Amino acid sequence: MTQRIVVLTGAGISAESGIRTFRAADGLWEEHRPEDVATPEAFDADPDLVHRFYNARRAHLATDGVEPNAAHLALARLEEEYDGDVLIVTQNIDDLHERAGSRNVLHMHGELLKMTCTSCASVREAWPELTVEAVCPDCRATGTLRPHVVWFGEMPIGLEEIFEALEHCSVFAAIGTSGNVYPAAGFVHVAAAAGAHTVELNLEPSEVTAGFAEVRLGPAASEVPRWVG
Ligand code: BJW
Repeated sequence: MTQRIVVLTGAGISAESGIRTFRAADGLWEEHRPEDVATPEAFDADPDLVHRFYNARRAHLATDGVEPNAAHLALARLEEEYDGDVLIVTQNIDDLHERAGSRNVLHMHGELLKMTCTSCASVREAWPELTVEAVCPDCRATGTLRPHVVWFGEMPIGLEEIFEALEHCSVFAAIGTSGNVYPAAGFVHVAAAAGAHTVELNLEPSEVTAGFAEVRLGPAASEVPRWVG
């Protein structure tokens, strides 16, 4: 079934749950340049560093304080109300949409709680600590497990389904994303060309704010429940 409402979420929706965004002054990239941790080349050059970066984020996600906030919960209510007509496309690798009760979630940049094998391509629930010495439980290769995430230069997940939904949606909302990273930053133009109403909900105008018909500025945990109603 084609979804009528497409919601794109980014790091800003999880900020009030205690997960740092990427590009804020205290963001993740302040400590780690993207090219050091979020490219296949970085993983080839220093897999230990990349594993430590993602192991730490996995551990943080499991800490008590990190819970879905009012914005995640409001989107789960939206899905309940418009049964089958809402697709959440998230760039986030956390599981807060699922924990809030959303069912139709597409993780276009992968999932922190999964690992994949570069040798046999199996995808499984990740162990808390991935290391270069780890052995793939499926093909028994050593040193081939990596976080199931999409790095720069890699193909995002589910693009065919996403573009199909964008081309047929009547509402497109982007929440908590800076509009720096493509192809997600271009989704608003696809939805607008399809005749959808487009709305941006963000703390500050994004790089692509001019493409939206409506812009609502403020913290997601307040703005998203207000928008969902
Ligand atoms: C709040 C808030 C609150 C804060 N409430 N709001 C030139 C050179 C090289 C490459 C390229 C190039 N031009 C384009 C490319 C391609 C490249 C790209 O976009 N590069 C740019 C840097 C230019 N893209 C890719 O390589 C992608 N693949 C690709 O293009 O494949 C080929 C293709 C061809 C044709 C069609 C389709 C595809 C892959 C991109 C992978 C991105 N991966 C990462 C890491 C994932 C794993 C991980 O989490 O570690 O994904 S990078 C990082 O950025 C992460 C995020 O999902 C992504 C987006 O960040 P996001 O979510 O927007 O976060 P922030 O921090 O930037 O913004 C937060 C926002 O929230 C801010 O606006 C705040 O104001 C706001 N906010 N608090 C509401 N409380």
